[in-house]
Amino acid sequence: MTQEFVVFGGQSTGSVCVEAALTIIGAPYRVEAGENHPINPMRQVPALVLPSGELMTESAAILIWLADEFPGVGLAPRIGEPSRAAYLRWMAFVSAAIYSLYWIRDEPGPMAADNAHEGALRARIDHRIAACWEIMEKQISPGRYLLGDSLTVLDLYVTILSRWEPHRRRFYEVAPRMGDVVRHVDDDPRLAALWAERFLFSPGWDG
Ligand SMILES: N[C@@H](CCC(=O)N[C@@H](CS)C(=O)NCC(=O)O)C(=O)O
Repeated sequence: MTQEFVVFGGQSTGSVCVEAALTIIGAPYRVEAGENHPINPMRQVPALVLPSGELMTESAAILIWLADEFPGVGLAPRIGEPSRAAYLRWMAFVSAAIYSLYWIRDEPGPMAADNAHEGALRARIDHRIAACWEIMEKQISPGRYLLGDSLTVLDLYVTILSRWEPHRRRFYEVAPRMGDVVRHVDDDPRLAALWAERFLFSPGWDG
């Protein structure tokens, strides 16, 4: 039995959501290069090996599990709290409606009719992602954070996914109130070292 969590991940990937949650929780973890690693039969990151040795995959499930496992840190509304339903709704939405499109966007080849179709497919996916962010923006009432005044794993999830294509400029256009929240999470001093090491910000990264 290992005493630490092992995150199978990669720079600027969805594993950084898990790394951010573990950083705020203060749980010991190490990162292994995970892309194409057979530990996840889907060959995707993130994958998380728990201290018990059990494997977890699926970013939303991992984040929900971590928040529930360390309730004192307050990274999720607890069962019975008024915002619990919205929290679960949007965690599932971000995973199912948005994150699930990136394996195609990143490597459109298998789903595109031919090489010439790849650019159009990417553009359609970007349109769909922006539309999903807009739907979420219209349905939530953020405070300092997406669900009110406490940081939750939903904020970490949206902050990182909104850095990906179609990038932040588009995100800010379709989701201005969520834009204020993610900028606030970008600036969280507890995460500054993680962002510097694990998320590649090049000039103009936000679009
Ligand atoms: N449903 C998965 C999606 C994970 C995913 O798409 N990860 C990307 C990296 S951000 C990946 O590993 N892509 C490689 C591939 O799908 O082959 C989750 O939520 O964890």
